[in-house]
Amino acid sequence: MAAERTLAIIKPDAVAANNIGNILTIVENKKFTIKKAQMLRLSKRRAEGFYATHYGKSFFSDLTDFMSSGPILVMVLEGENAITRWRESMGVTNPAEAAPGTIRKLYGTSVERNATHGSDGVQTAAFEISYFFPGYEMAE
Ligand code: 3AN
Repeated sequence: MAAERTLAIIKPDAVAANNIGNILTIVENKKFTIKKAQMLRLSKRRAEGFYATHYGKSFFSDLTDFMSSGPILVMVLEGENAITRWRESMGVTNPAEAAPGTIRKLYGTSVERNATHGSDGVQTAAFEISYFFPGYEMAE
């Protein structure tokens, strides 16, 4: 199977809690290749654009406030079946329901403050990668 790429974010809660290193250890142990990485802080407007599919939902305003509240680490991860494997590595949205050993179980504290983001499909990955790394291709 060809290598696939996905967009991963270490969210403000995990950055503030000094969990970047712990999460990158999981990234490396699970054999993802970090193709791109950038520390940045989202503006509220840029966070709204990133989460545009959630516009109108009850948590949209809180979510975009939180995502623009501090620095984040944005990465393109590559590997076999990277989209699904990264989502499995993160665990489900609510850390309380996430499986033992997953990133959200280990480092998330609430549905909103859940440590990491991962694209949920090929189309989403293409949009999200281009949102942060314009011109970067989905594959080589
Ligand atoms: P996931 O990140 O697991 O794909 P989505 O796409 O359903 O989850 O939601 C995007 C983000 O919105 C989540 N990572 C979480 O931070 C936030 N979120 C989702 N549902 C809720 C909710 N009910 N209350 C607060 N925040 C939420």
